[in-house]
Amino acid sequence: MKQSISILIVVILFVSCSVNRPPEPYGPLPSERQMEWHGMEYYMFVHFTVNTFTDKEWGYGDEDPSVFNPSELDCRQWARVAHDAGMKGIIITAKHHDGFCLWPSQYTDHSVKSSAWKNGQGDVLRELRQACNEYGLKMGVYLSPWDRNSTVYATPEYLVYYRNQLGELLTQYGEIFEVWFDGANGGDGYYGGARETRRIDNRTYYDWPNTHKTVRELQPMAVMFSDAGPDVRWVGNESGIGSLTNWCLLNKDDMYPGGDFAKILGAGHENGTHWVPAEVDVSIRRGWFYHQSQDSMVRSPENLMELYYSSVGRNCNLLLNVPPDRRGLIHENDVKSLLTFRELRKKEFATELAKGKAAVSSVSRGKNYSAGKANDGDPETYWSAPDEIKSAFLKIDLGMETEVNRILLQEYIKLGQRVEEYKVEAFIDGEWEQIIDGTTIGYKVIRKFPAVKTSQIRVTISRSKACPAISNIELFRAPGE
Ligand code: FUL
Repeated sequence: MKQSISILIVVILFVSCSVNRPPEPYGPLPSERQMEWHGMEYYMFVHFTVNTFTDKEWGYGDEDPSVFNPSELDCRQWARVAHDAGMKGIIITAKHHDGFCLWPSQYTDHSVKSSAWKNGQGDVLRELRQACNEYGLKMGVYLSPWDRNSTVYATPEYLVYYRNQLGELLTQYGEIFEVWFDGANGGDGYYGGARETRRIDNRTYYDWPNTHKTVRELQPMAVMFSDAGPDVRWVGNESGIGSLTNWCLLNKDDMYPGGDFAKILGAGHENGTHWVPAEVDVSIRRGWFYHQSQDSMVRSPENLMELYYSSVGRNCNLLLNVPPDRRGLIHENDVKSLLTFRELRKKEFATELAKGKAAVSSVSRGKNYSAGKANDGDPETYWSAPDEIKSAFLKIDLGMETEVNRILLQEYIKLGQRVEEYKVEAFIDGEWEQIIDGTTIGYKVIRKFPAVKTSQIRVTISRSKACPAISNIELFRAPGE
């Protein structure tokens, strides 16, 4: 008898210890810098260079630097607009394909120092840094690998030039949160007067691993973006559409910037080798640079809201391009749209209905991982199931009949991206009715559905690579249907 009691105690202790320890991480995990990046969610892209003044999208590289002459350049206005629009940072085209540098690089004269602006004494990067500091924004840089101005482009010497410039940007302008490596390489250009077509092999020419090393050394917290990461990947289109199935995972070592990968970049690789989440880059206007002819074609606040759902709502970050005009200001039409979108967003997510409501689950791994951890408003706590359980549900009791039409779900991604399939049901007239289903969750999904009146919501994780870990469930009643 005594012996069986002690065996029982050992078993109980074992079970309670094992259910109260956190789940093992599964698969590739986000780095600290990537975790910071996920939290950025929505930030501004600024395309600004000689093209703004020549009315082009891709400068040939033979532009006279004197054409760059904004009459009222005010980076503080950009930062104020970004801040008021609810954005968390600004990424600027320090150098686009035409090779003109917005900062006075010591490695070329093809820059602001040869322009009429401020008699060649100006530095857009410095002004932007100060403005970002003032408005509490992070700053990132785009340095085009393709340079249609450089005499040495397509020779090994260009890599030295490119890395020197990167060095300037990463040492002289404070903390950089993201470095943007574009994949475009069109071929023809000015190239110091040669006016010819130069082709390079995207796979080998840029020797990316060594450039990445430089960035890591100079700015350890900066994420690097390109078609193939290493930290953040392109979503595969420029129309603002994230994939409904979106793995933060990628076989990045089989890929390179400028390769033909657009089709797979939206979904990523379900069993990818590395954590490389997707970023949606899209412009508020048709072009990336300012063109007066597009003043009446600025995306409406409602359209921006759609973009928000198809990017942030689909486990992507949203990098929204807002190109300054020839004055060096964000145009009034763009400002209006951005600020109205901000108001719409506030209304859309005005009242969160799930927080602190009674929650139960089909299973849990113990009190530290109980259902209530998914709606306690704390991103560091999460509901989870015992190791072997890969399908389970969680129910939130709203306490009374309540109208809802939006749900926000988040996985505790520090343990990896695990969920493969889920569904959401509402308890209506005594029965469970499915309102949406989906595949991946990841950092965040926000889903819309026609308003239902219900007292209970049930989220079922139907398939998961390992026991699910859900850190957040939020419910809203947005205006409209
Ligand atoms: C593309 C570039 O060619 C466009 O000009 C723009 O900079 C966009 C964000 O990336 O590849």
